[in-house]
Amino acid sequence: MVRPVWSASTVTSSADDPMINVTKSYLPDRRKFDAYLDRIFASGQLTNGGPLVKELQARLEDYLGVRHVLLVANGTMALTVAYRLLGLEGRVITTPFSFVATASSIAWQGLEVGFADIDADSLTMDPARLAASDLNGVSAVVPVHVFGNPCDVPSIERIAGEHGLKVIYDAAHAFGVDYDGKSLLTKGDVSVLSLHATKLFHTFEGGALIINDDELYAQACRMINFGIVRQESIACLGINAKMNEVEAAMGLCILDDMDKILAARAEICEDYDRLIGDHVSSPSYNSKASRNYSHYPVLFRDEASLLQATQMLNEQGINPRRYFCPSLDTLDFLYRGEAMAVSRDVASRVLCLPLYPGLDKVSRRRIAECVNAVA
Ligand code: T4K
Repeated sequence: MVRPVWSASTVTSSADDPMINVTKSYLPDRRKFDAYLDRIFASGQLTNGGPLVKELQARLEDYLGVRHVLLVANGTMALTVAYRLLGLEGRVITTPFSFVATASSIAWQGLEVGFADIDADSLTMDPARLAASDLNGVSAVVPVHVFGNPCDVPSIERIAGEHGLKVIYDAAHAFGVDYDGKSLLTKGDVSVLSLHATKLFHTFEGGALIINDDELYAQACRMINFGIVRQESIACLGINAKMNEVEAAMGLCILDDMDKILAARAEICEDYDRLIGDHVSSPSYNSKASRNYSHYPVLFRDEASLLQATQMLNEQGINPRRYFCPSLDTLDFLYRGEAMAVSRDVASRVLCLPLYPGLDKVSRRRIAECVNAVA
């Protein structure tokens, strides 16, 4: 039976119908979560910078080793707020190989989307292509640490410095990644996390801005709360981008389990590395960085092989995902410029295999067998 790639029903599974999707939201100990709900019910404070949001922010600053974490409603909102905060105008260059929100958030702000193609090995923005782009009228660059793999930060920062560009890293996949012995999230003017239910650390829906500069952070705090400083004092144009207390409670529970989550993900990836043949390839991961095992992408020789493997997987109730297809430069409501050849090629051949704590060894073997069947 060929199952749909996605429908609401693919989230759930039962003993009779064990569906294996690309990921499965991590759920912490229910009693621990209930204890936080009890606190929320007792205090009556549900949102607007409540104690659990503040507690999670402080704990994340400590855990991630960064100066300021500002929690918001989702990763897309975090990107949008970052663009406003940094006063972007004109054109903003990003990567065509990402989730649509990276580029659509730029267009949503009334900015023009530009692309610099990716490096075929790392799958992150190729600094040489960025340097070769027309940078007239460009105010910022938004590279993505795709699949938790840091992009070439030193080269990007050098080019940005030479041309006076702001740098916003879309670090949606890079929770907990260290680079050169420090948090990767300290890089750029702002780095942005997604804390969506599908992420290795999540808060149901959620996102965060990671900001080094104190003044910029103070401005961002106002901006996500309608520009309000305190009662009867509204300082600037703002929006409602706040995270609520229930979301923060989920984050506080999951943060306690991070060692366990990361170890489980690493073990599954190592198993895949052993089981899957070298007829498919993986991105080359930055040697200066730690791995967070956010995804397990494999690159087939061509799209036909990918489709064949996908069909075999689907027939067994296994739903990998084509993250990220299509290449964003093909979306004509976002962009009508030069074709991004490397990204288009990669997007046609890349498949993310199921990866989540609890994915058992038998399933991993079945998945590897389908991938290997197209060797
Ligand atoms: N930048 C980048 C680079 C990103 O990857 C993303 C988001 C963003 C920015 C924007 O951040 P957010 O605004 O989303 O915070 C998912 C996520 O919705 C999205 O957050 C994520 N990237 C993107 C890569 O993937 P879908 O449409 O693929 O998700 P969906 O609903 O098909 O779920 C995939 C699988 O996850 C399901 O088959 C089952 C499992 N699942 C899903 C949900 C929603 C669960 O187990 N529980 C759940 O509640 O977009």
